[in-house]
Amino acid sequence: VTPFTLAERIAESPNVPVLSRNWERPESWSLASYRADNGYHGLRAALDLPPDEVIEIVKNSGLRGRGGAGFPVGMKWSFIPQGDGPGKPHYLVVNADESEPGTCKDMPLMLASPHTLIEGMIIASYAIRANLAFIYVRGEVASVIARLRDAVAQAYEAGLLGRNILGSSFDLDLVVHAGAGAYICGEETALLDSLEGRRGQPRLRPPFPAVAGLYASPTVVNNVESIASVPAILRNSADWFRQMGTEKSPGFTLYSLSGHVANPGQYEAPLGITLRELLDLAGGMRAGHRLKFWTPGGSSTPLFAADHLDVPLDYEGVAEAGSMLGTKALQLFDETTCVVRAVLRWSEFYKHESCGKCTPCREGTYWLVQLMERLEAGQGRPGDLDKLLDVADSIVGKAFCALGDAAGAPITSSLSLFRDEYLEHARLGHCPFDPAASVTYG
Ligand code: L3W
Repeated sequence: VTPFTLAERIAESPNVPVLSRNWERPESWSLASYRADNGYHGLRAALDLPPDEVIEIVKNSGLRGRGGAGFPVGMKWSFIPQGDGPGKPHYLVVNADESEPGTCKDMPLMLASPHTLIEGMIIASYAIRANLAFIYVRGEVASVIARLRDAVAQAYEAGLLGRNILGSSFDLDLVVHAGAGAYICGEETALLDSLEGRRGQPRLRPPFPAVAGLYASPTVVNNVESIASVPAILRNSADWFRQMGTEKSPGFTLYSLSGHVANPGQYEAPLGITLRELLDLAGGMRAGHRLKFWTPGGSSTPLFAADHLDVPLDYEGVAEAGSMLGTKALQLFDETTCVVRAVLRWSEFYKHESCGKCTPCREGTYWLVQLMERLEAGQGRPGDLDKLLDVADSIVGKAFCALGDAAGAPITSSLSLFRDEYLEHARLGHCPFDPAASVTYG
């Protein structure tokens, strides 16, 4: 836990923002604009080093995965077998399938600065000795796909992709692949199945993708923001990165504030900042209202209440307080929101997105929605809250992949923080926030 105030932390981190610092520049997405601010200098530095040293720098930086789990990026790269010889392909796959409710950082990053991602991908591919890399993007985001494809074409034209990159004798081809819009395809092994042309469903792990990933070959799967953070580390050093954030969660990151906040958007800050400090930057909650509950990292992370305002938003701080930093998608809800209804909406999402492969998740998410619908409508029966917890318990830790755990998180956390609000629905026989909208379920 760092004792610094926001002012002190920003004074200690004069380099933030890094990822978003040029987003307001005219045509920030163009190669010319990117190059005007040290663009591709990190790649130049990387190509002058042996691949193992690049991995060592990323390891020393302490960069952790920004897709939700916080796994150390350099360590993941180091799992790729080195020296396994020609004819043994390695792959880099960027997970750009951003679908978590509330999570909205990777799309703006790719729109505003696609070359940051491409530069990071060339560095990562060089480090893990991959000659083919993929960006797997949600199919619905046509504007992002078009922006990426233009940027990739520019990079080929400039000799940054293709054969003999910058005269280094390193070759890399980069493919932008559009998914078809399924949340499960953000799970790394389902993503790989989808990329191989199959229906996206998770694979059993181990083996992890680093051992047997795309086409059963060693594959690194990293989130967009993780890879986009790499060029600055190569340009400036691991120590520079470690000056920001906390000891175990170093560096900068994008916090996405949405919901009942005065100025929603992306707020880049050192890890370890608190919601209270972020709200200072974002103009507070909308006028005349107060914070009631929030997600620290998207809907898959257990809810926090107003008394969690000072939790340091780094991997350890959030975990100690009982949740997960996840994707740092802070969805803020004020006192006008029915927590039971919000949880019902998320439950519907997980039910809809469950891939159906495993029974606990397929059946459990269905039953969560049945129970939540009736509770929200004030039609709950005695024992329903216990039943809800029982169903959640049958999913969490027992499903094939993290989607099941995610479905349980809003249920169990809202019941522990707002049990009275659930009971109030049953006592009144309707939703206390919006009785007119309540319907009766059988
Ligand atoms: C090799 C080992 N590799 C772990 C790798 C593994 C993966 C990474 C993290 O879920 C979470 C989930 C969501 N040898 C390894 C190894 N790895 N051990 O490390 O693995 P893991 O299992 O900790 O997590 P995961 O399956 O990647 C991600 C949460 O993030 N989340 C996600 C939100 C959704 C989005 C989105 O829509 N884009 O990100 C939010 O909280 O619930 O818990 O690469 O292979 N021994």
